[in-house]
Amino acid sequence: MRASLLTRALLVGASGWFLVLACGSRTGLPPGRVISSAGSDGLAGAPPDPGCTTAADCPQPPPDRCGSAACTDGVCSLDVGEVCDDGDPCTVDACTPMGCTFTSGRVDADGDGAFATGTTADPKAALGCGKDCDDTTSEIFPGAIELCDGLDNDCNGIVDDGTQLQVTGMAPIQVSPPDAEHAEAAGLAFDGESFGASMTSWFGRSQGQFQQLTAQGQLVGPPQRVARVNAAAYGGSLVWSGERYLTAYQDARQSQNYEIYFDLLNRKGERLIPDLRVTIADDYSLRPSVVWTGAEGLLIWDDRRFEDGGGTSAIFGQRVSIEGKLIGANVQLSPPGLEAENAGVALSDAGLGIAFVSLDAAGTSSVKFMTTSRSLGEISGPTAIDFENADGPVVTALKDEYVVTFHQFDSVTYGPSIFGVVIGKDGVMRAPQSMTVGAAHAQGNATYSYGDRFVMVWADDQDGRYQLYAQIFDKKLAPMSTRLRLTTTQTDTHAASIAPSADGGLGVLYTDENNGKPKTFFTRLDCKAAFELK
Ligand SMILES: [Ca+2]
Ligand SMILES: [Ca+2]
Ligand SMILES: [Ca+2]
Ligand SMILES: [Ca+2]
Repeated sequence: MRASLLTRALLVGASGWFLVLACGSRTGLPPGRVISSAGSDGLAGAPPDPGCTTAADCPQPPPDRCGSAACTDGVCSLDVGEVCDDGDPCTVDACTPMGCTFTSGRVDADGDGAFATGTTADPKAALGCGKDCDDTTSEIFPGAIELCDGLDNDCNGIVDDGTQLQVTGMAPIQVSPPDAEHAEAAGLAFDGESFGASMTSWFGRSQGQFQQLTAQGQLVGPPQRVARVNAAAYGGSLVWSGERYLTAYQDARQSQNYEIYFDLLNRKGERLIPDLRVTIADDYSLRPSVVWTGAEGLLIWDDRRFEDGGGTSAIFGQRVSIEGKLIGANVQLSPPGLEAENAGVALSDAGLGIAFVSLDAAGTSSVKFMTTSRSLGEISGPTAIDFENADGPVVTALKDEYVVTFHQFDSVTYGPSIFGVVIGKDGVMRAPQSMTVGAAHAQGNATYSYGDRFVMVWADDQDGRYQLYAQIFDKKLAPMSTRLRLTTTQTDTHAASIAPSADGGLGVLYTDENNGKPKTFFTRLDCKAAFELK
């Protein structure tokens, strides 16, 4: 009895091993045991084993065919059957013992009554099965009321359409510490719940600081010093990745030679990594901007590394991972030999648009525009904007188009207006045009894109002093709203950074000159939905 059981076990074992070769199926028996019984030369000497014991051991028909496998006398056979496909991408095609079945694959996971565009297999697939452009939230479906929330509630492809920004009447909130000798605004971003503000504050010497603010602008906790170095440091550009802030700035810790550094910060502004040094260059590297692609950070800055050798300043870029590691090396983006500085940058569907100031031998400035891919390769341009003494460029991406907004500066005084130029998706630059009216001098601007339109905040002197104004413009630079006045101060206000909050309002961080003792302030515009305006 013992011997017979052992023999049977060996036979089944050998049979299982044979099936592994014949049918690609697994028996669950340890192969080592079988090999030892059959010898190292495989099948040699093994009895002629059956190919299968049940149909489950056999190759099965593909998922879209309604056939069946069979095991007859140890031999597999397969009837692949008919193809189960009703040609409707929104049904689930299956084979049952009764034949092909086609059941609806439509899904309304968020329960808002609108089906997802895809099916249960991939709700986001663009199959036209339903019209819910976001089946993960019941705030978004065709016919939903458009709310002030930075979302396209009614699925018409336009964020917050029909909404308006309005002045609040709030008193501006001082963000810079009272004990700072002076302070200048550097960057503003929103983390989903609160704002992060970046500024340069002077305490004998400059340091970069971060301050958390509520959506309404109330200070949360103390300011955080970013670079903790025994040297001059500056507040930097700031973006929120969805989980953490990315910031980049210059400081002089390297023997008074300004270099670019990168940091990751939490919501409170506490550093998550040791400062990452981005440049190792002769002479200064300055004014970095940070862009978040959704996957990594891109830094764009002015670099003077060639100036000691008689060369020109240049625009450089660097990719950085969300873990705070450099990806590749510094990349020179502006052409060799071209004087290039003070870059503005924005990310479009197509890639990165970069505008920078170029000075000719006579010191006359012009603005040039170029594009590059997210990997900082495939550089196109630069193309000069045909405008004398153009300066201070800011880039806004409108899906696959760009707008460059800038002021005019002849090294003594500012021009009368903020100007803009559209670069179409064909890459062709349209004629520059004046966007603001009524002032003798206008300077500096900041923009935020809603995809089909953008809001611009700038400073001009139409009320005597430089004050901040906001207005919304369409893709052709035509005004879509009245001009809103943001500041009412006895001294100049300027240098705005802007970011929208979750309620569709617009946070504005700026510098108030405060009679020669500049301070950093916050104010905001509220958003009103169309139904609230009626
Ligand atoms: Ca739905
Ligand atoms: Ca939905
Ligand atoms: Ca919409
Ligand atoms: Ca909305």
